[in-house]
Amino acid sequence: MRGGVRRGARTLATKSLKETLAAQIPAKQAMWKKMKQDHGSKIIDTVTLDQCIGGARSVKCMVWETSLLDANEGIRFRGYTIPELQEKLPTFSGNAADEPLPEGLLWLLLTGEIPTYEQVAMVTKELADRSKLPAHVEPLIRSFPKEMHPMTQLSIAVLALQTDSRFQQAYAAGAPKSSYWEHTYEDSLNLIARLPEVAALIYRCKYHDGVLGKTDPKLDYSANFNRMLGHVSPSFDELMRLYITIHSDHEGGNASAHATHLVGSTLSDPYLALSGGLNALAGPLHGLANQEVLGWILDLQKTFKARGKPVNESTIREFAWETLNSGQVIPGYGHAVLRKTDPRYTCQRDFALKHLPNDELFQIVETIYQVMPGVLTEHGKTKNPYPNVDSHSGVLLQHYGFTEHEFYTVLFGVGRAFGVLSQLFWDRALGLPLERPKSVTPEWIVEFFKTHPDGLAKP
Ligand code: HAX
Repeated sequence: MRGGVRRGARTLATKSLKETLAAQIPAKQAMWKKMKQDHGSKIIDTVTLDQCIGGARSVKCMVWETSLLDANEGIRFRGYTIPELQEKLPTFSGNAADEPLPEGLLWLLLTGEIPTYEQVAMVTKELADRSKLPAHVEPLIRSFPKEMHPMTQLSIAVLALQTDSRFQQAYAAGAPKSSYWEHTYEDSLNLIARLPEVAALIYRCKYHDGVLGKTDPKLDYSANFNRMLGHVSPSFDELMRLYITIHSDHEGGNASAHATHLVGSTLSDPYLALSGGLNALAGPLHGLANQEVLGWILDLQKTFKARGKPVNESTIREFAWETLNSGQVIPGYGHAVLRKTDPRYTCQRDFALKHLPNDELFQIVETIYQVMPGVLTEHGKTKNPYPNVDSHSGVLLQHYGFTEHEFYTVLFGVGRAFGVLSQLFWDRALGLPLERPKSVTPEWIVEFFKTHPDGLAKP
């Protein structure tokens, strides 16, 4: 085996992740302080009434260290596009053509630096060392009714882990604000470390015999997650590495990221904050769309089998119009910010072309991709007729025998924790304040336009 996360013992005196972050914090704090001193009172955006009513689309009113979304280019994690991450982050095998390890992404999201193999191996070990669940969590998960949605189970289980919160314990003991980052680090790393077992328990109890597969200390985070879920294919391990990496972060305004940030801004600990973010992810306009997409494709197949017709461009078009005419959205298409095909879709498509080019469901997704932008453009409502991340993930999972599509958003949640908890670390390290935007009543708006019929002048 060449290189990779299993590569040899420590050869250099390498700082741990926590030591690396501790060294970065003073300079970051000074940078933000100077930014506020130099520019704090200057205007960087304005708000129209449409934006005020319309979910604050594109209003710049939050800072986010870990990623930035461009409407046409898509996401950059700490300045790197997805193809750049695939090129630069360490892989399990050491083969550059393989998918990046999420442990390396975590290092990048937290520190802004591309890690070495050795640093990634340290993170893999650190997460494994932190992975033991508090004793009450497993019996709690086992007690959930089978019909409870896996996302509800995940959110409850994350709250149950909170008995271990270092942040909450330190705060109650009177810890100073300058130490909050340290407790947030401990909680965030513990949480990320424990999510795979929590998710796997939910999966094995809800759909199988309740028995977890065995982990292997020589394997990485994603492969061990797969083992616990009951999957042993190295190709599926590659998918899990890619899946967690690309689902981790999408700047700060998306509902799961914003909810985590908002709840955390009250100094709720990372467990309470992440559970809030997961509840947002569980909505069909957000993370639940991955489950909805697969449901839509399976319905499509079933419908046209019953009608004695093949699934092709023409029948997909017909089914899309039936969905739209019944007042529903096409899941997996459209985006609040993006205006082009989501690069998270493109890299999953590339994965499919490499690993499963002849898969029947992949072929259907390909045909949908040919047809749907035209249908949605003709429909004329959506600002973005192209596919988003959720449009592709289900068929990849299905290919590896992961057929329980109600569970897909849980996998998204495991990935999303990497991004939102990395940001939460910086929220506390930088001492970002309680979030509290201003709302107005309809009466306030009416009165405002009586005295300002043309609104406020643009600066
Ligand atoms: N199918 C049908 N209509 C759509 C549509 C779609 N895929 N996408 C948008 N529209 C409609 C909207 O419902 C809206 O209609 P109304 O004016 O009647 O309210 C109109 O087009 C304008 O919407 P928009 O400005 O283009 O999009 P929004 O910012 O309001 O919404 C959504 C963005 C992602 C919620 C939207 O595109 C959607 O509902 N898509 C389908 C669900 C989906 O795939 N969600 C996952 C998004 C990615 C993500 O967060 N993943 O976690």
